[in-house]
Amino acid sequence: MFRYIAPTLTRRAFLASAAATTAAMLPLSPALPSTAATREIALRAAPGRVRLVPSGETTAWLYNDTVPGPEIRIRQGDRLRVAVDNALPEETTIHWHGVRVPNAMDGVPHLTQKPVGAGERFVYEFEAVDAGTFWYHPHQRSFEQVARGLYGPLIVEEQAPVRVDRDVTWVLGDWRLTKSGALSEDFGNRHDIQHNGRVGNAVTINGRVPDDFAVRKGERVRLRLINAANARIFSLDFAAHEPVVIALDGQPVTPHAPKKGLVTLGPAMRVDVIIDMNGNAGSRATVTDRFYQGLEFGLVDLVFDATPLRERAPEWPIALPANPIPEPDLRTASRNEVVFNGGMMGEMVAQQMGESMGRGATGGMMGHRDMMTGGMMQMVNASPAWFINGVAADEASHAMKPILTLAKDRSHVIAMTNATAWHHPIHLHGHAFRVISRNGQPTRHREWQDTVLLSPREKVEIAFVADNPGDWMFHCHVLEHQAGGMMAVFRVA
Ligand SMILES: [Cu+2]
Repeated sequence: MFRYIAPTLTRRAFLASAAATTAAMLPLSPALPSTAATREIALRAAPGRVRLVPSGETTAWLYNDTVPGPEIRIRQGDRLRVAVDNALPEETTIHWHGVRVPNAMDGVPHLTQKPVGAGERFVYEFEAVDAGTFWYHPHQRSFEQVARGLYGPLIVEEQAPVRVDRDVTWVLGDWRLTKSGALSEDFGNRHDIQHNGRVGNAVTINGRVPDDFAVRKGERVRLRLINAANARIFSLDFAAHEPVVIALDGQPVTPHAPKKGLVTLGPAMRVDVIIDMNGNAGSRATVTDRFYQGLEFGLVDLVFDATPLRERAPEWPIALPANPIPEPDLRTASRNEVVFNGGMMGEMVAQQMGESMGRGATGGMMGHRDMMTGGMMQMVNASPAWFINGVAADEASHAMKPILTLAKDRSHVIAMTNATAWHHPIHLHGHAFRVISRNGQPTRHREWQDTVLLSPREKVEIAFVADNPGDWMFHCHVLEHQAGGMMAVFRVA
């Protein structure tokens, strides 16, 4: 289905590029006032050249000439002010993924702001109410702008972080490159839209096809994983290590070992893990991505220094303090059904799901069946490709009527049914939600997330208090699915 060029390339260390990224974080002009609690950052989006693979440079779109863009690091409770200069040949915006910002700062073109035109500036400002691992990226034609390299990490530190030897961010990128190392220009093609999106052929960590990651025996690392890929899902195996998940999508979770030891991230998702490096001095351990069966590949090698840091793992506590998120009350919560349809092989799944579909979704299903009457071939040539409750949104305009109006400050359950043959990472803006059940089974950790990965045919219930007023995007974060109509709006009023 796709191939990797990454494993055949000479590998290079990415530590140097990570250091360069930090150095590239430019302060805004000193003319603007600054207080201890307000951090000011300037981001300039522009075309540029980067060395993703050792064999040469690639023309990409970059924030401050780097990919990922500069790591923005602030403290919980700080205000962040970001002046964005658009030096791209088209309009853009920035969405602060997972951050509970005021609606006007959410960066959704036409819905929450006028897009930032070429040559224009827009200033985003908001308070970092939650600590955690977040990221930023455009919401304008994101299937192309993100694929060209526009994304960066946003780290909000806890007032009292857990003790570790090193706090490390890995932004996972996925590129579709031609043989000459140029970006393949087939953004948003019909095949990608109707299948699993733009899965690339070169996986990067912090903007480089990685070589080795230097560690020491006994070292405790907090690894902040961010999946910035358009479509690739990762399932990372850390060899003989036992990663402990302490946060999902930036939100603290009861520390636990992931299922089968695999750390899984759909597009846009983040996982913070604590890893006690346990290899012997001088040894190597390969981190392997196992998500796509038969296409497993070695992502990076952990290379142990000749001198151990300590012989045994430290016994420091690892639980994170909770963020100030209101707790949903399931007894008084409204219930809402959302059904996802479409994509190749979608009709088959719709038939299989049959009567198991939620009652509230009937209208949507009828619409979908009508559309499907002409059979699969019509589907292939038709646009759009994906539906939420029977409606496909127009990605180009972001013009959408809300599919749900949620009473402000009340609790709401959204029961989501994936009636497709594909995985979908479903993202809600402006809120974090608890994932309360999967296929009718209560989840063990009732984890807070802002993006939840739905497996084919899976039913997932989420619950949250709609405390942030405005019109909020609710969409698939496989950016080609979003472009193919898989997005909607929830109104909180
Ligand atoms: Cu999707």
